[in-house]
Formats: sequence, C-alpha cells, structure tokens
Amino acid sequence: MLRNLFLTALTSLILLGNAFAGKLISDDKEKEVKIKTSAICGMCKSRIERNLTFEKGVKEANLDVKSKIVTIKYNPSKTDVSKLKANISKTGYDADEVVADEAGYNKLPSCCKKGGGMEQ
Ligand SMILES: [Cu+2]
Repeated sequence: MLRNLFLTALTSLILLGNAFAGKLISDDKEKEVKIKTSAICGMCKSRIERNLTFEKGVKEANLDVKSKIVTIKYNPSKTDVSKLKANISKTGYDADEVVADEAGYNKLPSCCKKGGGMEQ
C-alpha cells in the first residue's frame, strides 16, 4: 500500500518533469522565415544581414543576392515576422508586402537604390 503510493508519486513526478522539460524545449525552438527583399548587391546583403542580427531574437540572417530572399532564423518568443519585416524596411528595402521606409531608403548609396543598380 505504502509502496504503491510511493510509486504513484514517483511516476507523477517524472511525468511532470517531462512536461516541464518539453515546454522549455518548445519555447526555445527557433523558427525560420524567408522574406523577399529588394536587395541588389553584396553591399545590400551585408547591410540587411547586419541590421537584422542587431534585432532582438534573431539568431542568423542570410541573404541570397540572386533571388533577393533573406532567410532568417529567429526565436519566436522574442520576435515575430512583422518585426523582422519592419527591420528590413527601416534599412531601406522592401520586405514582401512591406515597402521600404523612405528615410532608410534615402540613406542608401545610389547604386543600392531600386533601379539604380547596374544590373537593372
Ligand atoms: Cu547594394
């Protein structure tokens, strides 16, 4: 009788511990998002990546100049996609449906402005 009670207590303690550990892991899980930008060259790439890594909750940002798509790894409990897009916009670039912030865009060197690059 006493032994059964002990086992029950032990089992529920283990279950509770697992649930707790599971919650910690899922909270810390990083997410990945791909955002289409208006980046033109390598300078755009480093500018966008640098500003994104300054954003809270961002673990990694990698922009592919050819496709203009930036892949961001972030912590969903610290930031979200709309904040990431706002960050890119402030840097002066389009981020999916979010258009580039004017003040940020005006600060860009002319070669990095939409349509100002040699490639376009
Ligand atoms: Cu550029």
